[in-house]
Amino acid sequence: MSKKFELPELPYAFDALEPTISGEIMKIHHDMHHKAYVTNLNIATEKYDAAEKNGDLAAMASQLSAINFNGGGHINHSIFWTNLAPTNQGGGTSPQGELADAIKAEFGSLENFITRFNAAAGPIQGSGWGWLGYNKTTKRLEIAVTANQDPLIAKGIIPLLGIDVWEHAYYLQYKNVRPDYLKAIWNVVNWKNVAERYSAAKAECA
Ligand code: MN3
Repeated sequence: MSKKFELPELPYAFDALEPTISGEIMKIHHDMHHKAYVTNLNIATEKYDAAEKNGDLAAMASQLSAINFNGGGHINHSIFWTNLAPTNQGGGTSPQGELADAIKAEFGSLENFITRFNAAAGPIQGSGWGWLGYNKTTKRLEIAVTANQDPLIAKGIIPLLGIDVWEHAYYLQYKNVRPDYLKAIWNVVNWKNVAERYSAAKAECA
């Protein structure tokens, strides 16, 4: 039996990212959306385990889509919460150290990076995520997008910073204006967390 997956606690209060992201959005996003991914992931993995025990390949295969969707949702949101921080806990500052150097080398400047990131994530059709990742093959930073809840690692890119552009992430506050949400989100990006992920990714691929 595989272990049960659990909803991680937010590392700050629901309203701690205001005014950039409202407490109402954060509470619904975490307590309802992320929780549902975890619940449905556990249901799907249980069914998968039971099917595997019976050697029922067709039943195993029928769970893979649910595991990818809900498992991806669990992975992505677990990263997202830690990628953000209230301004009094370092949110919205600039990247430091080797991450700052790498962003400058790859994109010219932080401003250029943000412009290019928002230009990639803004037009995603339907639901998905914008990412800054570390490409395991090229060993360079890369901007990427994924659809639905697909995990970035499936593309061979280690996620460093993920921005949820599903409407549930911003609609109650920004309505249909995703570009405004993408413009504001940088006020609460936790660059310290992104830098830690960058160092770990480099070490993993060294
Ligand atoms: Mn979401």
